[in-house]
This record gives sequence, structure tokens and C-alpha cells, in this order.
Amino acid sequence: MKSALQIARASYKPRLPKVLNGNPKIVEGQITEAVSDRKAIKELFPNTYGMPVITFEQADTMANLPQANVGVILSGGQAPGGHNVIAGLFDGLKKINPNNTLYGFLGGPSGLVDHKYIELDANIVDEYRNTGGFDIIGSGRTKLETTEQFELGKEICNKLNIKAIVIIGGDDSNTNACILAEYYKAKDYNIQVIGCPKTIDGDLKNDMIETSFGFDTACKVYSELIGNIQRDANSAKKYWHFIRLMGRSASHITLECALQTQPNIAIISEEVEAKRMSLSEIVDDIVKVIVERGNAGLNFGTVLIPEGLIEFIPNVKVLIAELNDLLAENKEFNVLKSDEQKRNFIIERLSSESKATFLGLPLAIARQLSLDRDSHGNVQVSLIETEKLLIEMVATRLAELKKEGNYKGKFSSLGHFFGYEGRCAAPSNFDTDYCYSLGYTAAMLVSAGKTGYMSLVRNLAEPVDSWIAGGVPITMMLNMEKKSGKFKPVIRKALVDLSGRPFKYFADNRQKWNGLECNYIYPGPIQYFGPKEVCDMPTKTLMLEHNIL
Ligand code: FBP
Repeated sequence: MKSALQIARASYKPRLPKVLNGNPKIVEGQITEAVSDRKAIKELFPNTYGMPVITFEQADTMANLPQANVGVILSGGQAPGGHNVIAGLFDGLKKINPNNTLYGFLGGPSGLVDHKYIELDANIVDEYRNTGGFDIIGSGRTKLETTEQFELGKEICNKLNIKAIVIIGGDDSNTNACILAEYYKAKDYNIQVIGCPKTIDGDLKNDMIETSFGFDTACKVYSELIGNIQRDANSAKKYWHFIRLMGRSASHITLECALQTQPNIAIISEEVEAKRMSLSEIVDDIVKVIVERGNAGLNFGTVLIPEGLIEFIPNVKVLIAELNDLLAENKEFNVLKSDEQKRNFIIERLSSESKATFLGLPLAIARQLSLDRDSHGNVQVSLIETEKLLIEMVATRLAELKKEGNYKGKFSSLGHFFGYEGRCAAPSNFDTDYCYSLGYTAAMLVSAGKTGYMSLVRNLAEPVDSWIAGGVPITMMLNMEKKSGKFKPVIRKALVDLSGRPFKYFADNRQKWNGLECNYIYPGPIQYFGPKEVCDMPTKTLMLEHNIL
């Protein structure tokens, strides 16, 4: 049984860049270099380093190409539009050669290794067009890193006559794609690997990739919810809402939601780090706004908090780096039974500076920081309840000020966390078109015999017709970083650029938003049918970056 919207949405025909509606041919641009650590990256990727950026341009006829089966993997956290990447890939492959077959590996990268797959035929793909979620084949966070895994992948590709694997993922998954591409090329296995830029976090972007898919829809969903809360706050006038927003590391989601809703306060982790702010300084900043508003009788407001904040507070960052090494090097930690044993184990091994930071954190937060890392060595920040930590610290400070007679207001607070609510939403028109185009472009890269490339669709602030399609070598995005205690090649995450236009716009306006006037914006839900300015606008971040706002 389908909802009325699902039925209406199924017939939407995603728009493609003009060049992909015709007969695209490859044009090679300048050769590329890694963003840093060039020597080390070149040594690790001798077969896929330094390849040129590719653009597709119009040709008179479509080349007659032999059959090529493809396997697709959804990797990491869900992001709206994943199904459309698969639909675009499917349609592109069928246009190239109707006998091409698309296989979907089940449950993420582990499907490749465990040989769990389904054939994605027209009936299945049609069921999922323009829908949110990754449920068509499921996703997972298995890290592809061992020779054994790569060889098992080759085995199944040979069995199914698969010529290329398309990995739809974030920075970690595309790093894996790059490593796999290099391995297969070095071994001459004739299996290509192509990546697609996915993540609601918006941190997989660079000079070439303008945005990752899913960011647009997720931010619009969260902004709708924040707007609704602001209207409630402004109606009831009795709660301060502390809203933590997903985004493992970078604060792009928080910044975009702030631009869309104009909350009283939005914390940007990158600014906290740049100003070397301590936790108590962050609390002081929040308290200042609450006191000013409270003393004027306005005992309500909104505070946006990026989920990665804790990792950007300088002394906590040092502590986390030490904990990462400590947990990677001391496997006996995992067999300790009680929280107290674990806490003491950590305290005995930390440097004196980090020990002080660790002891200064509320017990629950300290425990959450010592939990298992994910398979890529990341702290699982979505499990850390920073909004509760801030509420607790703010309430304590306000009580002190009240006692001193410096605060006349009343502080009642509510904590929220928005993350999972937005990751599988029905994709906005932007993500519907963008994802379909990314998948279609990936099919073109496969047919051109490319490997180690990420599907590229640019010029996104312009109408879809003038989007540019092509491919960018993944090695270009790599640098060396310490992960699970060792230096490894990884795609460099894009953090919020404090000198970029989106942050500057926010910084220039935030004082107006945190004062006594009401400047809230209520964006309302994503619309799929209606005027262009309601349905087809990209994110404010993208518009500001492209100087059209
Ligand atoms: P990706 O980087 O894989 O796209 O995932 C991002 C994310 O949604 C983060 O925002 C969040 O911290 C994390 O996934 C949550 O992970 P999980 O789904 O494993 O709980």
C-alpha cells in the first residue's frame, strides 16, 4: 500500500544535465595532485594517482559499447536520494547497452565480501524511484581494507561477469573505493571502481564536488522541525529548546539550518576550535543571551548544537585523540566488565592534561567518549548527548546568577536531537535530480572504462539543464590522517570554512537573531509540486557559495 504522495511522486521524471540527454563523449582535463601528502599518496596509489578530471560533452552519436554488468553498493549512513542514484545508474547502463545487468550487493560493503546480492531489474528499480531510504538493498559500515576482502570481491565479480563496482558513500566509503580501485588495477583484474558522493553531513565536498547528496533534503527536514519548534516557543513563551543536529564532524548542517530558520543561538564547532573556546566559555555565551532575553521577560528561545561539537573543543579534542590511540593499542580494555574498571583503566593511562579534562566531564559524557569506535575509527558522536550537557551547565550558571541578583528570568528547557528523522526523507526535487544525474554519470564513467573516479555533477546552483557532468579522480581528495592509531590515506573532510560566504552571512546576522526582536523563519515542509521558488531552491549554503544570495 502506498501513500498518495508516493504514488504521485513515482511518476516524476528526474531532470538530467543537457549533455546526458544526448550522446556524451569524454573530454579529459588537467592531471591532478592529492590535496596534501602528495609523495606518500603517490607511493600508495601508483596506478590511480594523477589522473585527469573528466567532463562529458556532446557527441554526434553514441558509441556502440559491449555489454558490461555492474554491481552497486550503498555504504554508511542513509541519505535521501540513494534510490535515485541506483535508478540513474540503471537507466544509464540500459541506454548504453540494453543487455547490461545491474546487481545490488546487500547490506553495504559486506554484501560484496559475503557474496550476498540481488539482480536489480526494471520492476525493482521502478518500485523505488524518487523515494527516500536505502532499503532497496540496505547499507552497512563494513570497512573494505584487507586483501582477503578484495579477493572475495573479485571472485563474485568474475562469477557475475561484473565489470565495475559503484560505491555510493561518504568520505570513508569513497576512500575504500579508491583503495579497491588501486588494488584491482595493480592486479590487472579488469574490475573498475567508481564512487558517488553521499552524506547528509555535507562534508564530502571540495573544489570539484559542490555538495554531497542528501544534505539538501536532510537540512530542509530539520529546518522544518526547527521552524515548527520556534513557532511553538514563540507561542507558549516558556521553553528554551536545545536542539542537537546530526553531522558527525563538520557543522554544515547546523549552519545551513541556522541560515534557514534564524535561531537565537547556533554554535559552529569550527569557530569554537578556531577561537580555542573551552566548554565553560561556550556556556557563558549561551547564558549571556538567555539572561538578556530573560531579563526582558522573554524566557524562551532556540539553541542549535552540532553533534560533533564535543570533538572540536580543544582540550576535549586532545583527550579524544589520546583515547583513540589508547583504545586501539589496548585490546584488553574491551574485556573489562564494569564502567568503573574501564574508567580507571583510562585514567591510569592518560596524560595529566587529558586526565584533568576527562575527570572534569560529567560521568555520562566521559563514558560515551570511551565507547567503541565505528569501523573507521570514528567516535560515535550521535550517541553523545551534548544538548543535555549544555542544558545542565547552563542551568547551573543561571542559578548562580539568580542568586547574585543578575538574572530575573525563568529557565525551563527541552532537549532534542534531529538526525535519523532526516536521513530517509523523500528526496527534495534538488536531491531527486542530483542523485539521478550522479547515477547516470557513473554509468557513463563505467562505459568509458574509468576506475578510481568519483561521479561528478557540478554547476548545481544553476538550472539542471546547465549542470555539468564528469568524473574526478578520488586520489585528488586524499591526505594522510591518523586513524585507529596509524597514519592512513583518507579523503579530507570539508569543514565549515570560516572565511566562506555561508559562515560570514551567519556571523554578520546572528546578533540580530539572538536579541530581543523575533527574527525566526518558518520554512515549512519540503514541497514537490508548485512554484519554482518553493520547490526547486538549493540550500542557502550552495547559493551563498555561488554568489546568488
Ligand atoms: P555517513 O558519513 O556515512 O553519511 O553518515 C553520517 C551520519 O549520518 C552522521 O551524521 C552520524 O553521526 C552518523 O551517520 C550516525 O551513524 P549510525 O547510522 O551508524 O548511527
